Amino acid sequence: MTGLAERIRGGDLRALARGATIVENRGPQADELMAGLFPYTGRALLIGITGAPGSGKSTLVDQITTVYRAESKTVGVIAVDPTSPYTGGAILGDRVRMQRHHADAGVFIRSVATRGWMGGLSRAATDLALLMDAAGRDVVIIETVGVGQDEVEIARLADVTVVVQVPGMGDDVQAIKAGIMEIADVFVINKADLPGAAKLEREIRNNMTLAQQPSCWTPEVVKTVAHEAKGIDDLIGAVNRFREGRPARAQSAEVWGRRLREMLREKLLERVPATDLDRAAEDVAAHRRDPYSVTRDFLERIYQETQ
Ligand SMILES: Nc1nc2c(ncn2[C@@H]2O[C@H](COP(=O)(O)OP(=O)(O)O)[C@@H](O)[C@H]2O)c(=O)[nH]1
Ligand SMILES: [Mg+2]
Repeated sequence: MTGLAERIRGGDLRALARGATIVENRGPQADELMAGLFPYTGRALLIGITGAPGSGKSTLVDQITTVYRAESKTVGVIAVDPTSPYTGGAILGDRVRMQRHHADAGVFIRSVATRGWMGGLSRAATDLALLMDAAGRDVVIIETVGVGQDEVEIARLADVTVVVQVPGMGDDVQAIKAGIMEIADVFVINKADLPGAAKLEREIRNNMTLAQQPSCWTPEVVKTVAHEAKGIDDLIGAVNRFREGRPARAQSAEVWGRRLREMLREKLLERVPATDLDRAAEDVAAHRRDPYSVTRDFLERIYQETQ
């Protein structure tokens, strides 16, 4: 194992920050680092928090962090920042909100911009989570916006997936629109201080009976007022009840099956220069070539280069 990996394992914060940058930049160095650290992963509790922009996810993460810190648990936070037109300045907002934890070495926060990841977003987020896990963080919280397949997938990779809803955003349960109803292990109705919380709870419960819960678990519905720190213990209680007697999903063969497929896809695509791919796409569009032999040729080329 490299010196950097040793320092990360030892809990050195600057080493962890460097490791995070290496992971974000990807490449062979990142693979080598993560391969060395992988044997030391699998300890952390991985919590995914997803919901609409502005639903109070960051405020919840901040409050949850405070509770875990009071129990002397170390925390890692990964904020997946959407570059979608739904929000702006999320990184700045998260910084401001997490300010009170900034001086605390027991809290390590990293924002990941979705920009430039091109589908590798869940890979980046889960690698960061593994990195924090190897660094000895007891709890790793991933905040993602529940919009878009990538973001939903990230939340699905966690040991516990928390879906945040807020009252008064129309008649439809927002989770159904975003297609995240099925992935919730715990529902949070945040901003329960606003009108409509009881109505939203009824809607969620009604829809729950319709949606097939693959895990044979009826998700608990917890009401919170995040900025007033209300309901946070209930939320952590629901997380713990879900986790009780359940194997860690983040380390399951099912999740690794999805991750390995994505890693392989990414590695294969890395071997094909984008310009070649674009040129081939033009050829296919103009019917000069067929896509089947194009694919076969690319694979053959990768195979020959690997020899
Ligand atoms: N009324 C009310 N406002 C809240 C509550 N929780 C968070 N907020 C506010 O909602 C806004 C968005 O919160 P934020 O945590 O950034 O949401 P995110 O985009 O989901 O991360 C902020 O102005 C918070 O202060 C709550 O329970 N009730
Ligand atoms: Mg946020």
